[in-house]
Amino acid sequence: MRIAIISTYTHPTRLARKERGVMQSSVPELIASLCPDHAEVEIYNEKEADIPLDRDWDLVFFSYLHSYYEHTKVLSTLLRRRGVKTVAGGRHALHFADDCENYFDSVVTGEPESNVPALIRDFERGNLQRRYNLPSAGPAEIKPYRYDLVDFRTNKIRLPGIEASRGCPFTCNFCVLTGHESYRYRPVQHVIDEIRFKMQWNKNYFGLFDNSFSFLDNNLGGNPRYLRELCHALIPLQKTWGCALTFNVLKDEETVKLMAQAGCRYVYTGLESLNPDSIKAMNKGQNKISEVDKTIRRCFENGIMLSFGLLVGSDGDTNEYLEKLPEYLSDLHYFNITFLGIVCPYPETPFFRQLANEGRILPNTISRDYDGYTLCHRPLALQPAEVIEHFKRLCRQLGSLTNVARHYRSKLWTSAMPHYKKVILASGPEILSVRNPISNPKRNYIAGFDPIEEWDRKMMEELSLPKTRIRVPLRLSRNTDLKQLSLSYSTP
Ligand code: B12
Ligand code: SF4
Repeated sequence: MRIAIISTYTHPTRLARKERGVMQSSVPELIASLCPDHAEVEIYNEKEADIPLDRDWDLVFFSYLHSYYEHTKVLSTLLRRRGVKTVAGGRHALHFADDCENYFDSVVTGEPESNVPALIRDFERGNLQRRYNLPSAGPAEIKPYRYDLVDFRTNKIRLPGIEASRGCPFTCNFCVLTGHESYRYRPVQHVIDEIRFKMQWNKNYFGLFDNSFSFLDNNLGGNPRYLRELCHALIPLQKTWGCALTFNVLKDEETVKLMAQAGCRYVYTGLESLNPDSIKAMNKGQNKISEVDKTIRRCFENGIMLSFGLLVGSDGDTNEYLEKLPEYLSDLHYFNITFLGIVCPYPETPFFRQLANEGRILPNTISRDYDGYTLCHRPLALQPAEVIEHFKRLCRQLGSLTNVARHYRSKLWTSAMPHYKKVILASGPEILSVRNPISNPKRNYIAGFDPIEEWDRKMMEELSLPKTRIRVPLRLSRNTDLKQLSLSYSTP
């Protein structure tokens, strides 16, 4: 049996581009670890390389985000025409399983560890089911990812990723996890065993990346006690690693020191905004703006590079705040922004419900637009065109060479911890990448005003595939069953 596992991708510019960055989806390696030994397994990541659609596969698993749905439907339909069976899984498939059933032979709505082996067994018996939703025994079931299948020559700077936890204990109103996933974590020893014995390290550039990896967790600090236990266990391994976690964890100096000692050199945190009104609108109370400066300094002084993501277009944003944002940032001497996006009402979030109830979702929004770089709603205090002007200007200002020079100048000598300088230097391209989403001058960044990728458009026409628009015919409340939403997820 020949199995392919494909993580699909479409670039924010809507041009046929790849982005061979450090962070990649690790779902293919994860699903591969659940396939039986007798299967021939191939994994593909479309963010790094094109998918060879003419290969002979019996069963293909797809992993994708909302904005890749139209594209993934095309790939699945082309394969099904050749008799290949296809499977959809992940957060979009979970919430919109009814719609997915139209384009895939089977849909997994539960955790992969319990469902993928059952699905493959049924497939081999010629008894593939339309849905799989077997309960999971929790993250202790996670198997070591099949990093031996990753081709590190395709993306020379990719870091192997590892999961210690899933979910997040916070409830930010725009986050896809809110209301759907509790925080759960693997036994520390499983994580350590996987790091120590199983990972194939990236051997490019004469070992520059040897012994480095990245935690894939949404929030590695969701349980600070667990994080500290993990750090103690990591110290003897002498690896260098990065992770994402929430700002509140970094306020505790002891924890920051312990993380640094355990090899942490990079932390990404969603700062989202320096505007208290926006932070309030996002229900992101764990970000205390007044403590930002001290916390940033603490991280850099201990040898951890702290990088931030910012969002524009939230309900607290005004022209004045967005105009002054670069000034506010330079008051924070050590700031480092590596991601700038437009706040996105992913359909399964409280933010979407609120906007839908208030009639503020832009009328022609389709799945492709839910990418974090397209305005899909009307903000309270700004016109859509104003948001886009600010977004483009901030991308240019923050993703500039001047900003990289400032970053190097202010931080290169802040700490003498091993590998610290290497990480600071390597983050230059990440800062410049803030500009990448705006490198197509034809893009409007407002939902309904940008066509989808040309190849997808042509193929959808040829295969008679509809774009998917989410209709919102009823008032949604906190308790509204999402199945009602999926019923209205339909052809324009
Ligand atoms: C690597 C990464 C990326 C990569 C690759 C994207 C990808 N295809 O996953 C890149 C850089 C492209 C990316 C971009 C963005 N990302 Co991102 N990213 C991640 C990150 C850190 C890790 C993804 C990963 O490999 N996780 C490990 C795997 C094992 O977990 P998983 O992907 O959640 O999948 C689980 C299930 O969904 C399921 N599953 C998934 N696919 C399949 C398929 C099958 C067949 C089955 C059975 C099961 C299954 O199995 C997994 C275990 O339960 C996650 C955080 C996270 N922990 O997930 C955010 C995350 C996915 N990103 C997010 C966001 C917001 C973004 C951005 C908007 C910008 C940003 N803030 O980084 C953009 C644009 C996204 C878009 N176009 O919609 C959000 C959600 C986005 C969404 N649409 O749902 C997440 C959840 C982070 C967060 N908490 O906000 N991201
Ligand atoms: S802290 Fe991050 S992962 Fe957790 S709910 Fe908020 S945005 Fe989502």
